[in-house]
Amino acid sequence: MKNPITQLIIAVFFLSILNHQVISQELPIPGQLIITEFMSNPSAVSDSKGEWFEVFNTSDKTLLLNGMIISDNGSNSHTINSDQDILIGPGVYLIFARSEETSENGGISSDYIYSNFTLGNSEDEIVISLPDETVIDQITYTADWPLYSGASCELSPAFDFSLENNDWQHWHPAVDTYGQGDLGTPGKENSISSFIYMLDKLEEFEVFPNPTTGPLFVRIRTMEAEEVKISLINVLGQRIPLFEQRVAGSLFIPLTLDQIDIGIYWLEVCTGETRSWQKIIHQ
Ligand SMILES: [Ca+2]
Ligand SMILES: [Ca+2]
Ligand SMILES: [Ca+2]
Repeated sequence: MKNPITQLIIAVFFLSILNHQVISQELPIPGQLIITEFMSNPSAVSDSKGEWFEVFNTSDKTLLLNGMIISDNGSNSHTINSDQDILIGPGVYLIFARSEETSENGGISSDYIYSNFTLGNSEDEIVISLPDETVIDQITYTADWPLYSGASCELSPAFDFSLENNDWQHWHPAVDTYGQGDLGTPGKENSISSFIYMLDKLEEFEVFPNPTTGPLFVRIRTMEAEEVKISLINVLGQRIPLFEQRVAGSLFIPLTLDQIDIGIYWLEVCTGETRSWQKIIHQ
């Protein structure tokens, strides 16, 4: 048996090889790090503790974030600064938050805590850039975006990362609940995907705002002329018809749930033989 010193030297040798071979860390280039979700207006906790945003590594590399800058177009600016490497693995989500205390941040598990950076409730920017000011990703949200108190704003999980994410039409209010009751999917795939079962004849199926207090807008696009029926299905499986018309191409349909009881429903769109659903919260 080898003595402990020899064993230690061998261990260190193999660890250093592992380190060099397995972990190659580098700063991202544009397109590799994408803002996928932000909570600008928490309801369960104060904004000063409960704001956060999520980024996703679209690349096949582990990215090193130390030294990068989080800023807006005003005076907010924070340089990522830590004694430890702030790393994000390939296909991994990372949460930047204002507080690491789960009792005060709404119940999220954070990866990095920033300062001097706040998220306006009706408009603001999130700009992530390299120390040389190369912008890696940015969004500028305005009143056009689906911003609601107590719900994060999520990039559609069906989003094609080669496109520009700074467009409100790709964003939705979150549906899933986290921590102390606000809606969002911090650190996880965005919630809309769990509720969209899109079938081949519907090219586009968006419903907003969700949750809603009454008004509901449905945007669909069909590949060919189809008889489209839209219904709500309640938790008992009862179907409430809302709309029926022959449609071809894009259609924007305003609906109202004013006469419908408060609760959780599935919004069903029938096109010809196929059906698609999204979960709707009427509050
Ligand atoms: Ca805020
Ligand atoms: Ca700001
Ligand atoms: Ca998420």
